[in-house]
Amino acid sequence: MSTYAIGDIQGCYKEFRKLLKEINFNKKKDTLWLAGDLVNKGPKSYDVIKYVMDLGSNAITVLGNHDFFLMASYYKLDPWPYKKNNFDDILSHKDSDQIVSWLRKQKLIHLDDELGHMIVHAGIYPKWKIKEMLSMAFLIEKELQSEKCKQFIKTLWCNKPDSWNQNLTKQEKLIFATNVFTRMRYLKNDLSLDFSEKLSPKEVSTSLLYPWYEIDSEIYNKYRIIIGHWSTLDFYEKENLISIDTGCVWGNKLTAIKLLSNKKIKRFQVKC
Ligand SMILES: [Mn+2]
Repeated sequence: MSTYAIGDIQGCYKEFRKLLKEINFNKKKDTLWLAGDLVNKGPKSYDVIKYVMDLGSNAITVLGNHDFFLMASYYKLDPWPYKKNNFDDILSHKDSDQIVSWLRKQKLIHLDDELGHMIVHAGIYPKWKIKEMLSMAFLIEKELQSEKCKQFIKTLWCNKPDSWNQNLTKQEKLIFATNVFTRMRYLKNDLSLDFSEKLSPKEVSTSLLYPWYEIDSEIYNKYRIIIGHWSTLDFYEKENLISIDTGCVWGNKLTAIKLLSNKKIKRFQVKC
């Protein structure tokens, strides 16, 4: 009855199965939290997603930007015509409808009050109260499950609004929150979202950008936040954060952490 979290798999099926073996994952008893970006770039997106789907309620997936990209491509929205995807194995498969309807039922955040951990693909907006974070995740999940899903996904491919305030329209709040949960890395001085910098804070020379997790938040009092998405951070741990995208698809490592009590963890990795 253990709970593990695994970082971005991105179609690296072989490494994913190797890691499950390494942690001795018991499909019937253990629970797997997946940090999102199950698909794209790696060779076997279909195999990864099918395996996770077959785990049923023993796997909890939070959606990443590449998972949204897959849904947008399925709906032929072509949000980034200049970006080549590598998930045609899903799009051309007879199960593609079933896979996208499964993706539409996944979450943006997952929390466990007892363990004191939560997982999200990219991050949380530090100025949100817990209640705001929960309600934004809920509203996005509701849009995905509704008949308006395609229209909702169509609105997402933009960087505005990049600032949060209570006067935003519902649609603007949904766009902002989806970008926070699935794409954010840095905030600017005025706490607006930056979308261009992907390097780690060690490699970034400007002092005008702050990693979002360096900004105080009441959310950290309750949860230690597990994220994927930021492979240049590599494995990175601090009091309020554990970053577990260790760049498997770039030939580095795939990481799992076992969630223990008192916000402690144990780390497992396989080479990719
Ligand atoms: Mn990502």
